[in-house]
Amino acid sequence: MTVDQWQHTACILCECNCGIVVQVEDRKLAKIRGDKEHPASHGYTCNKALRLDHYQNNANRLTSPMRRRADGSYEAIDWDTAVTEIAEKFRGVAQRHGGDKIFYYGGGGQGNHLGGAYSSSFLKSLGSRYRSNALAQEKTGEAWVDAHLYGGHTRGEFEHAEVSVFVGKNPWMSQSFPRARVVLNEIANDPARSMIVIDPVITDTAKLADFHLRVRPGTDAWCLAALSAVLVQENLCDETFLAEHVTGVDAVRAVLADVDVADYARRCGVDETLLRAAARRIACASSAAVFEDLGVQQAPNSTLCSYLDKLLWILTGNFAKRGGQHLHSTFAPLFSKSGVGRTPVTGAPIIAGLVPSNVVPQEILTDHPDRFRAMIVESSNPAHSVADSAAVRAALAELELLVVIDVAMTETARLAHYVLPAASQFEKVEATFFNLEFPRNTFHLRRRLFEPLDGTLPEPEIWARLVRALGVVDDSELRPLRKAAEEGPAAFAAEFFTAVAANPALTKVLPHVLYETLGPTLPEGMAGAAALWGLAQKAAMTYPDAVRRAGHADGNVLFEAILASPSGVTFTVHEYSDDFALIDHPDHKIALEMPEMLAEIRGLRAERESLTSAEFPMVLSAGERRAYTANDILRDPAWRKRDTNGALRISVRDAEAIGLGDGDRARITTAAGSAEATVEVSDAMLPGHISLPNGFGLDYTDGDGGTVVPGVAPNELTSTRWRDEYAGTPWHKHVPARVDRIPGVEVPA
Ligand SMILES: Nc1nc2c(c(=O)[nH]1)N[C@H]1C(S)=C(S)[C@@H](COP(=O)(O)OP(=O)(O)OC[C@H]3O[C@@H](n4cnc5c(=O)[nH]c(N)nc54)[C@H](O)[C@@H]3O)O[C@H]1N2
Ligand SMILES: Nc1nc2c(c(=O)[nH]1)N[C@H]1C(S)=C(S)[C@@H](COP(=O)(O)OP(=O)(O)OC[C@H]3O[C@@H](n4cnc5c(=O)[nH]c(N)nc54)[C@H](O)[C@@H]3O)O[C@H]1N2
Ligand code: SF4
Ligand SMILES: [Mo]
Repeated sequence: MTVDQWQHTACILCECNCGIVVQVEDRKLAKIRGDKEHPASHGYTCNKALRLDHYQNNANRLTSPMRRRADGSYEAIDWDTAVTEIAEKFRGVAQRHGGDKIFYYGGGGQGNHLGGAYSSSFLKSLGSRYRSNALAQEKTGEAWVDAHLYGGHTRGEFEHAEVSVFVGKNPWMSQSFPRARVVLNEIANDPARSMIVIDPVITDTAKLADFHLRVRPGTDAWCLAALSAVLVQENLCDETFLAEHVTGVDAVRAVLADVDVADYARRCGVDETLLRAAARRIACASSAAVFEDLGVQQAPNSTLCSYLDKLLWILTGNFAKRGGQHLHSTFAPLFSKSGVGRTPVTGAPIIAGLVPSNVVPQEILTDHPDRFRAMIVESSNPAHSVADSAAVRAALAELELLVVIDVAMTETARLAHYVLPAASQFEKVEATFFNLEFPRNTFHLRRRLFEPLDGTLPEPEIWARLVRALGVVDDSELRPLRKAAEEGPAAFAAEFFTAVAANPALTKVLPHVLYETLGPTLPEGMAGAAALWGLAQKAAMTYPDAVRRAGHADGNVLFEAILASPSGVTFTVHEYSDDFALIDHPDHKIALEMPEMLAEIRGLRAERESLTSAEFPMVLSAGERRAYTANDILRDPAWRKRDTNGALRISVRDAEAIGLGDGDRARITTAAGSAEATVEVSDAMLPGHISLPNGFGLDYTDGDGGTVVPGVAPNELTSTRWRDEYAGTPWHKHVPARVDRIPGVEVPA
């Protein structure tokens, strides 16, 4: 490879997956730039993409399958041994306890979902049914509300919205929609457009806002209920839209008519005049879009807040129009519409097919006969990312069998019986299913830049080997499909549908079948893309007109376009009216009345006790997104240019009261644990509110064997007990805490 050749790939550090072009030099990402040809990001990146080589090249990459010895240490073993033993042991668990005692966690991070797509073949073959991932500690409350209202996920079209509303969301730092900083600047610089931010912190986004509703932490429900109450009480709803496209409005109106706006404004700490002005601004806009994120999804009343957020754009008719809120196509749904109803031990609700992350320890640490006995973790680090790390560690240690697939020896991997080393996301064909935009939705299949690091394998190959070891598919069943694949896509499609109709058992292991038959005919290094063939067929069947409008005559053409487009493809182009067709109810109307949520709104009238106490007087937001945080993806601390210790941010008033100055060390204590952090006194913080970043407290062993653990692991301080009543999502942003000066450290004069 010549040094100065630019190759296309994507950043893997957040769900935007901005297209980038890179020059590689000796297995290094030597130069990185935004990819102007990428159909969603158009050349945009944030500061983080430039640091990606710290992911690709660092001393903590795994290079061999590892097996735990009796004394807890690990020995390197070869792949054949690992695959044979793991398949055999899972089969043993399934025989002894039933396959449904095998639990699957993860399946993809911010940049890699192809591996997870193949996992189902192995899991279903064993009879495994229960799964979860990080979405079950953030998005399941919203998914539950979405399922009821219209049966799909929505996205705001911020690029064109006259009014953009961000609720517990700081897109300047956390991004999440295409070209976030460019769009935020455009909104801020256009006097005809407005931004409303609901956040207790003066974030970089809030600084650009026209209306900053600076709620007290955890009081969003009152703020949001008051906003929708203003819409109803001041007759600001879009009655034409509601009459034509929404059912159950009267019940909602009746509840909101009773809200005491002045009282609710007082209770959330927002000036009533400002709150009313914000509601009026949404109502008079030609378009408005809303983004809610962790500030409400991981705080008290989170599912209720999700419902109230939706009211803002539904009551004002901001749907199915430019700059509004949209249901969108999906290439592969992140949320399943089916799934078992409740978890086997605690009976927690399973939403979108996902067991709440919070109940995982309780589903294991019990002598209940239906407890999970074995687990596979793929591309996730629950021992660090799920609430109450001590409980998660104890639970994982109880399992008969734990297998982790990761690129690094993570906190979770260190509890595993086997660790399987994955090729990095630049060493295999990869993609994500974060395809959430409307009217133009994109999908990006990234080609590999390097051969897999010695000793590692791409996940599709790992899963194929595991399925082969189970011996569930006979090679004779695959032969006709292999032959058809060699003849070309049309022949393959015909043979495929015949084979599946004749042999329904194949549907259980479809991704595996595609990998084994179509995979070998794909271009060098791209076998892992085989499962996309099935997804492309499905997309073309589900959205025939939108796929055709995007230039793809059918599923095969779409699949070919995906393979041939190194910067990604637009796979659907919708018309605004399609939003109605995408509503999943038979009448294609939004079903606004949710009795549980209306009862919750009524319940807001009662005074609530604060969660803080004399012992824990402050609210800790554990896991803030900052300029140099990226979940647990980057372990090498050298990737950070600033905030290298992950400072504890604290208000000026609290810092004075406790006697803390910038750079001092402080002790943070919660009911779950205690940690030390470096202090940053910040006028962005409200008194009584402190914050710690996410992605810290990961250990890193450098080339010389020295280990460092910068910052605080947030979930040493969180608890699984404080969780949403409906979705079980944790209140990471609202952890009662206390802060003490560490004795012996001088207070600056
Ligand atoms: N830089 C960076 N970007 C990321 C990530 C990353 O690790 N680093 N991770 C990605 C992932 S996985 C996700 S899910 C997203 C999350 O993206 P965000 O949800 O935007 O990120 P957070 O910083 O966790 O929380 C958002 C805001 O909630 C506010 N908040 C705290 N308490 C409350 C409250 O009671 N009410 C309200 N209204 N707000 C409150 C915080 O002040 C913060 O500004 O970011 C993605 N992008
Ligand atoms: N206290 C607190 N906890 C939180 C949050 C918070 O705000 N506060 N945020 C929550 C949220 S929103 C999220 S999304 C979760 C994220 O938490 P997790 O689900 O644990 O996901 P990541 O942190 O993204 O971890 C990704 C893992 O994938 C590995 N990896 C990277 N590339 C590959 C690959 O190609 N193959 C494989 N097999 N592995 C790979 C990395 O080494 C890492 O171990 O954290 C949650 N936890
Ligand atoms: S971290 Fe930045 S560059 Fe990377 S995908 Fe997200 S927004 Fe794009
Ligand atoms: Mo997330």
